[in-house]
Amino acid sequence: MLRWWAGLPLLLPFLVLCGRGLAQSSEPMFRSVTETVLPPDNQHNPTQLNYGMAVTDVDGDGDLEVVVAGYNGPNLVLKYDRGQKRLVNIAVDDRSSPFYSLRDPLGNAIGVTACDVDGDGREEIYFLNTNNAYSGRATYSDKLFKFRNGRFEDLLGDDINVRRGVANRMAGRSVACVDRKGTGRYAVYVANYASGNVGPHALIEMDEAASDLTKGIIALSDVAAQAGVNKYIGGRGVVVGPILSQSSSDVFCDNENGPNFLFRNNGDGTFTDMAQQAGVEDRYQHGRGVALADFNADGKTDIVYGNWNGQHRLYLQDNNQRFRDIASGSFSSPSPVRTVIAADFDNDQELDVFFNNIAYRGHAPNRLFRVARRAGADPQIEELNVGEAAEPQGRGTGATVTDFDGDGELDLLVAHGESASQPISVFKVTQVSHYHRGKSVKNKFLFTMTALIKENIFAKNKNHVNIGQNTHHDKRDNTT
Ligand SMILES: [Ca+2]
Ligand SMILES: [Ca+2]
Ligand SMILES: [Ca+2]
Ligand SMILES: [Ca+2]
Repeated sequence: MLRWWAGLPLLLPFLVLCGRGLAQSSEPMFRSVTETVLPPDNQHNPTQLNYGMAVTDVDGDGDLEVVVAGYNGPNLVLKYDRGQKRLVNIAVDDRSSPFYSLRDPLGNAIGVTACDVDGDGREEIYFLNTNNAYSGRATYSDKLFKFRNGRFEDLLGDDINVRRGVANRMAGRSVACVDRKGTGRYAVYVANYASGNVGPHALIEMDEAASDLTKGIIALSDVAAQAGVNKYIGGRGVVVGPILSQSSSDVFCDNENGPNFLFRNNGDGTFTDMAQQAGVEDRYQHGRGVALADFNADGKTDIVYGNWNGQHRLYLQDNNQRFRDIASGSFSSPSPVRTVIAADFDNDQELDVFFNNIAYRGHAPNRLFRVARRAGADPQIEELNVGEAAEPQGRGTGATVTDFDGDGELDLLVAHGESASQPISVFKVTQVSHYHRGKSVKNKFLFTMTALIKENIFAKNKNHVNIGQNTHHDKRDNTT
């Protein structure tokens, strides 16, 4: 994924676009299509507490669905129905449905991610379940669903994995997939919220030596200790990509009540925390949503994240693997932030950053910024008119970006919950640029993403689009 972001600017020579300015930024970016595409109803868009979102091909037809972590109701699998021109929940309340088990209404899910854990080419789906536990031990374990025997089944519930005691039973906040050894078999990184020395970060993956795929035996292990990531912290956001490494997957965690982690992959599947040397510990702030992108097109991965009612950060990486925060003004100004997404929503070849806020006490409109590259200077950050995605009363808890209807334009989905039940919102971009330097261009973001999906490279670091899992459950925030 970061190869993809890093490579993208090479296609796009530096260009100062004249005439861009405040006039353009006054055009609203998003318009709501919820009422036509996903109207609130009990089956498809229940008014319930939701959290994170992940994008994956759940039914194996080649099109991507959106999986939603339901907290006080079922998890949802939203699939675009081309005939009806709307999203439908295919995880229906019918035991004969192959997607029935994914609903898991007792799970109190707050995070979800998807990746190929067993290397068979199809992605598994991991739900982080946390119950009412704020930290430490939870009463209901996480689940890892694999499609087999014509339906999704929980691998963590297999006898062998129950015996191995591998299921995470801790109160976590976020999950992301990491191919730590570059084998195409992914581990699931679980950013748990520790209570003292209970609940370290976990890393769940297939134990190849103990598995026998020919017999359908998939043994799982928590390898966090051997990988060197089993730290105790108030885990919040997590994102995966080649941050310091050239191609292997590193892991960045923005934490609460302690320093962030920047785990550099040592190339053998173990990690070393470089946060202090890199200058990204930010230990007095409390991280939430996080995303990776190369904002200044220098080929080095940069990090953007929101801090809970604290300064938001945009850390540019220099040539010595150190980072410098260039966030200022309204971009950095504190908000009750949850999800952060970096994407070129309007296809103008510049990255946008979306901050999803939770209006847990008073208005907290979502915000959108363009981060425009400049030759020989730091990127220029400009606030855009977010349009109907502002949702000033929205209790935002998760979000994701995907082209759900396949029209070549990115779409935004926002989940809400925690302190108030609200349905999911769906947004389309109002002003998608199809012309760049006088040439008609399709969305290169999508071209590249599609190509990478085909090459199964995208999945390697797909956390970028799974950023909706940057969710949390924070008793201090509960206003109900
Ligand atoms: Ca599909
Ligand atoms: Ca698989
Ligand atoms: Ca960069
Ligand atoms: Ca679209």
